[in-house]
Amino acid sequence: MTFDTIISGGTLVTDTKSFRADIGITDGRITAIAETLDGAAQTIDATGKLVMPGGIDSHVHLAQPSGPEVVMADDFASGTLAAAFGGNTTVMPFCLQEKGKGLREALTAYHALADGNCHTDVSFHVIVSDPSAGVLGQDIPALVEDGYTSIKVFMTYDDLVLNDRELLGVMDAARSSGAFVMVHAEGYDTIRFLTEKLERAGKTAPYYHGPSRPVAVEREATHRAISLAEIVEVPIMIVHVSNRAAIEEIERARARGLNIRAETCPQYLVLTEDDMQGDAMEGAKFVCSPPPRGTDDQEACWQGLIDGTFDVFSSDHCPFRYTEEGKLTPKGEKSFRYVPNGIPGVETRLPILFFEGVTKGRIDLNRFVALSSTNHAKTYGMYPQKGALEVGSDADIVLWDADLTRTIRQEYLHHGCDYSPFEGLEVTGWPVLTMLRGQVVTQGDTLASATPGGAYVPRARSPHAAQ
Ligand code: DUC
Ligand code: ZN
Ligand code: ZN
Repeated sequence: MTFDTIISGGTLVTDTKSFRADIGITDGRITAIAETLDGAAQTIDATGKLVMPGGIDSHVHLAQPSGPEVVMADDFASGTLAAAFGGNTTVMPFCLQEKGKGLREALTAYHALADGNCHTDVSFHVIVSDPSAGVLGQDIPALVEDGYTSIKVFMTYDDLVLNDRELLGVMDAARSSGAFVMVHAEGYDTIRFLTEKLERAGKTAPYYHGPSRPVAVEREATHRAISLAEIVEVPIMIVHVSNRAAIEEIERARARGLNIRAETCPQYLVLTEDDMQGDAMEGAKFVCSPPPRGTDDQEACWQGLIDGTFDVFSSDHCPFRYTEEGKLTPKGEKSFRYVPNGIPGVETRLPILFFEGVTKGRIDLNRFVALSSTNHAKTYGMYPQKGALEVGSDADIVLWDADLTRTIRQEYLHHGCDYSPFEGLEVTGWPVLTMLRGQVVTQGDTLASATPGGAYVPRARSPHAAQ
């Protein structure tokens, strides 16, 4: 036999072209692409289907410590299972540094949770919460050498916020070591001020999460992050951008020649601040940060996806159950400020982008592949091993039925969460087979291999990082 597997009869779609071809796979890699191939132990008929690089979700949270009373709803097994059913073959979760500890300790603990338990490949970003001299001077350069080439920093949250001096320190260490910095851009002091004011006025329901972090909070922090990056002369990625004003900051920076990258997420396309209304605590199901905005901001996010302002479209999957160990944490009844921030979405990211983007005619198939897979691989140093249909690339492939209509329902999702914020959304276009390095992981609603076959992916430096 020439190949282990042939995928035959499908339409291949990459970030730049669409064409009819068969794919031959040997030892987990793509070894041939031609109009017709034969000679394989197994042939997968993809007639009538789109054949695309497996989705890469470069922004997910799995098994992340979330405070003493709150538990994240997904561990690596359930989160990557949901990812695979959603058409993804690689996810990038965040490894959180505990204050007072080093980055190596955090990575050792996180690997212990992930290794052997994943249904997709994984690669970690490291959250720097305590930028000590050792972290900046030793840990970050050493980790970049070992393939951990991206860092996330926060401009808000009691346990995570870095002040401007600290942000500059991390950015400078990234500049000299070649790490790529992702920034959560919301201002700590402005959120605290508004939160306290809302609480004094008795405005404590989940709905007030939105007013506690309005657009100006995100816009100001985006501008400040860009200014700090400009001072240090280092490219950065602004993650989970939610609104027009922040997008304009990014566009202005780029027009000045700065290398500022950007990400948005499904919640900023199909949810709004009104979703946080709801009876009693129902609004908590939509509490995430930055919060969903209004329809004009949705339009601006679409424009950014269309015109290239956004490099990547990620889920920001950050799941908490609608129970007392999650969204209904008893303190959350007292104030929105205690409601855990984040919503699930790793399984629904691609169907939402496909339906709202491709089916509705906002973006073409090639842009879909760029936003859902290829640009993630390029941005974070995995291309062309990942995110490509090329001879030599990993055979990470999703077969897509562009005509299959499904309604998003919690009952058939595979995540560990007990609800979906996208419940009831009818979409056309759904992944029907996910293959990881040549092995079928999911087919329709069936898990093809119960043994988690995911591996850790060490990465090269981002092409955007200071070289
Ligand atoms: N930031 C994230 O990236 N995810 C969830 C919550 C948050 O603040
Ligand atoms: Zn964030
Ligand atoms: Zn996140």
